[in-house]
Amino acid sequence: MNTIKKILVAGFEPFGGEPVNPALEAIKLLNGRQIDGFEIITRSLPVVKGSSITSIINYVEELDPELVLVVGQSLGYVDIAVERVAINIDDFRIKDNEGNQPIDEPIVIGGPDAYWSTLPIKAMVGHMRAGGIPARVSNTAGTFVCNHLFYGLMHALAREGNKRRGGFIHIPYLPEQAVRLAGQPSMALETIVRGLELAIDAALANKQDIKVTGGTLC
Ligand code: PCA
Repeated sequence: MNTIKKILVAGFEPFGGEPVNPALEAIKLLNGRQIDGFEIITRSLPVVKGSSITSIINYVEELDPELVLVVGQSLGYVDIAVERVAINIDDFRIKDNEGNQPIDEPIVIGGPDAYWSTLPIKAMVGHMRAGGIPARVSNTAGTFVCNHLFYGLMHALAREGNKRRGGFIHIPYLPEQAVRLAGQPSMALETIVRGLELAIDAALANKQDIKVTGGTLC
């Protein structure tokens, strides 16, 4: 019997007219890798209200992972952003991949206003930086499908009693995307993949987060 413990790393499909999503490209390179005795299993997510959440819940049931990390792209980001919080609101500035555009609707009616990531976000940022990868804590995952999925994931994990940890990371565009968009930052795929490995490493090594600031002034 194969008893190796699993980490589920999910990434979003392309959206908004982009031919690729760096999240999907990065996670493809992580599939099957072993880190600290855990095996990384990757899955893709639709950029769609509702079905993105159904997909992640199905993957968690299928794989029974110890830890769940979801990755999405973010235009304009210069570094790898470990998300602190998911909020209970959909306010889509653009349509998702099935044409949905909810405005100011709760993700879960009657659900808590927000869920914190249950990953050690400061330790993950610190470990990436120590490994030479630009990273920071982000205090908002936006109000589009990434926040929607992040909230849905944390709600599902909370309903299981938080027996497994979960969180979300936003990554910059790839150079091949930025080259079409004057003035937008990007990060090489191998840098992103290394950053995700270090982030996972730190998440496994730190059951509790470290006490350093990840805050911002407004
Ligand atoms: N980024 C979008 C949705 C999918 C993705 O990769 C977001 O930040 O909401």
